[in-house]
Amino acid sequence: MVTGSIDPRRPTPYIASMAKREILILPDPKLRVKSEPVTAVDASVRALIDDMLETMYDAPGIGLAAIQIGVPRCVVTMDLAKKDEPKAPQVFINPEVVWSSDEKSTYEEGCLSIPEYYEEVERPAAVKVKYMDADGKSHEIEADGLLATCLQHEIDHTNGVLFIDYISKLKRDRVMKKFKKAQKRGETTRDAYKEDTPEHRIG
Ligand code: K1U
Ligand code: ZN
Repeated sequence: MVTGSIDPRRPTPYIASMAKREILILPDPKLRVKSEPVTAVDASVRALIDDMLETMYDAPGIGLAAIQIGVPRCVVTMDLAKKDEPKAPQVFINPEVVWSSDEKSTYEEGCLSIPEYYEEVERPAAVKVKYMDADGKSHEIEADGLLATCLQHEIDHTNGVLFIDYISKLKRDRVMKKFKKAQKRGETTRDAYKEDTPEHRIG
């Protein structure tokens, strides 16, 4: 006999388990796809957020956009807590820059989809971003410092833009050449970049 009823809003534990996903690596063409806005924060979006956080912490990274795991939806996760601080996960759904400062700042950026490559990028020093949280509530924040840099980097991902688009053509061509060569060797996962080999050096 079956008693009680199933609450459709409650995740069934065996379905709701988090999963680490593979992060797409340059030159995967999906990284150039523009993501679709989220219309409702439903169970599929919550499961996506869980997987993104797991993947971001495992990498490790300070941010991740859904398209980096092959999902073209405007969802971003972030955690800017320092090593000795407790975890501080942040979720930005449909994030959009609504104002940016004329003042610029430069930060040496990295990208989980472009392993072991770091370059200085100049961006607006401060931005106002509107977004929805994981409960579907709308917010607007003003950010500067690393938060401003990271938000702009991740919002760029949702529009198919990568930080190498802001560096010189000469440097970008070198990076593209290196990653295309690596792809030909079958190195299509981040694990392939864990070892520093001469093939992975850019120059
Ligand atoms: O979007 C991404 O690819 C994640 C990226 C975010 C980012 C880093 C730096 C400037 C702007 C945006 C990363 O997380 S790269 C890895 C990284 O920065 C890091 C990893 C471990 C500890 C501290 C930083
Ligand atoms: Zn990135």
